[in-house]
Amino acid sequence: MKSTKHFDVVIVGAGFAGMYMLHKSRELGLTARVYEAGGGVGGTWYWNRYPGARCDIESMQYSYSFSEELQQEWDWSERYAAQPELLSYANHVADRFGLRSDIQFDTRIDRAEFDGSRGIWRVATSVGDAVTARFVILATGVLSSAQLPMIKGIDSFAGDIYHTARWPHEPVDFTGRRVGLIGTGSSGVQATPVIAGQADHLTVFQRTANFSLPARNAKLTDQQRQEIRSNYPEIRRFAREQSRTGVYVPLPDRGALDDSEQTRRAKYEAQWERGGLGFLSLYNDLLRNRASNDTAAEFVREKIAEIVEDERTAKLLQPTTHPLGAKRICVDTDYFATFNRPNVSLVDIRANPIEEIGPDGVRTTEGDHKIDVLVFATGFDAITGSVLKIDIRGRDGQRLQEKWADGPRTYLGLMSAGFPNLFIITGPGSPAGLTNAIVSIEQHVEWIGDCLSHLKAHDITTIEAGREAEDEWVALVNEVASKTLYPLADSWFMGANIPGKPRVFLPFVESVARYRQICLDVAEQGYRGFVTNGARQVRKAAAT
Ligand code: NA7
Repeated sequence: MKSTKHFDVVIVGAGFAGMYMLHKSRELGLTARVYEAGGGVGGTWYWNRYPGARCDIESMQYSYSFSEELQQEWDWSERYAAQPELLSYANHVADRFGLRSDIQFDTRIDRAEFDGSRGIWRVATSVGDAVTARFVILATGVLSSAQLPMIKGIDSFAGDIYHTARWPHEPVDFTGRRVGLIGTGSSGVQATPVIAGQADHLTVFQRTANFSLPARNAKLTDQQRQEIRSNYPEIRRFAREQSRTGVYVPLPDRGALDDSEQTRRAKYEAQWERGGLGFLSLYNDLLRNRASNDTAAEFVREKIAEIVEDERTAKLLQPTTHPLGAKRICVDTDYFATFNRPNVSLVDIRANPIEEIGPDGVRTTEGDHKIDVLVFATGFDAITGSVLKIDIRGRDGQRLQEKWADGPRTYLGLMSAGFPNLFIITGPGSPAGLTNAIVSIEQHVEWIGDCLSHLKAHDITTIEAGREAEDEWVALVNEVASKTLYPLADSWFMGANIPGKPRVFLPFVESVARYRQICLDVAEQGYRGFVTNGARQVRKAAAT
């Protein structure tokens, strides 16, 4: 049996959040150990290796800002980095800051239990390590728990099955194969054109038509990189302190209906040409006012009709079930045009659901589709999935799975009452999921880092969310979501993509800037709403 090691901080996950948290912990003079299920760093970008995988935020903004040297030295090659480049960047960061020596790969955290008498966490790993730590920090990611639907007969399929979020490390060759792709979220939308370019035939099984905007991806020139770099102080400041979603994009000063139809159209047209997610930032009410949203949604539907030649296919690809942006918008390269290829077909599994998968294909209520390779682009048990996979037991043995059975309960998305010294990066109740993830990650890591320094400076042993503050926060998260159009979609923001998952709006819809300010105010007011315990009190409790 292995001996028990002790660390100040145990960090779960070595994606962008875990890596920066490790770096920050070291800066604070804390001993830290990261446990990572994968064989390398990078999180999302380690696992999601599917063809076409690419970031939907511009690379020069979807990158760390905490190190001036790092942001000046790294050359992003394209407007939107592809997965291999993002993974190289993650590896570069790990090497540059010497992180690997404190990361244990191929290791899951199975269980974490709070020992109230000693004020420490006992952590058990999948490879038999027993570790204790004062703090456990979950850097488990928003979209990391892959969802493979349990479709009848799936085990009988004779061909290869892949999930976009568990893609093999070796390239998959689709040449001469009949490929079936299930799922038309960002992953399916990105993979479709690439697979179609290789496969003998691609059948896309669509349950919900999604809004997708052209990326207009392109190589970055030296001059473009230089311009952005020299403007970094303002770009980063804006993203943190002023932006809605952590992206440097002008803030709208009017609603869509405040402009004439002609002006509005011209703005939509110009944004369509610019490409990318900036669409939702054209007006300040696109996610609040259905009539405003309809103008943008209709514009995108028209574009789809213009691109897709077959009328029936175009109709099927036009999203009608939800407002634009109520599900995360996809950003694509030639997605809709791919359906003009003779080797691509679209199957509507909303009208004709999949009944069964057999050895040689997929049977829908409408008929059989012969398939050699099945690709599941069916998404994730988002935001809470990877947290709740760990058996977490807080004060008096309370299980987090039980506490969150009707939906997650946190204060600021950062801590949950009854689970002292357990922090969550990009947790439920924070804006993460709706934002530029790296901006949210940096904000959380820095807030947690400041909090750990505060505890040390004041000889405080434990901190946890107060029940009342948590209740108020959960109510606020629900209230602000209910004033938007988000709840009108069956999205992963709502937990609606996972059978049996409680339907609760998971992220905090307010802007990145406002949320950051709330977190800063809470800290400045002596961690208002949190309950802390002094070193002496804990020692006394242990003695009784
Ligand atoms: P998403 O966006 O959750 O998309 C998953 C897709 O898979 C979506 O079209 C789903 O349809 C479909 N799906 C899920 N389960 C099923 C079943 N059982 N049968 C048929 N179709 C199904 O995941 P992605 O990986 O594409 O993207 C996740 C995020 O990564 C994205 O938002 C970006 O932020 C980056 P549905 O819409 O639920 O009807």
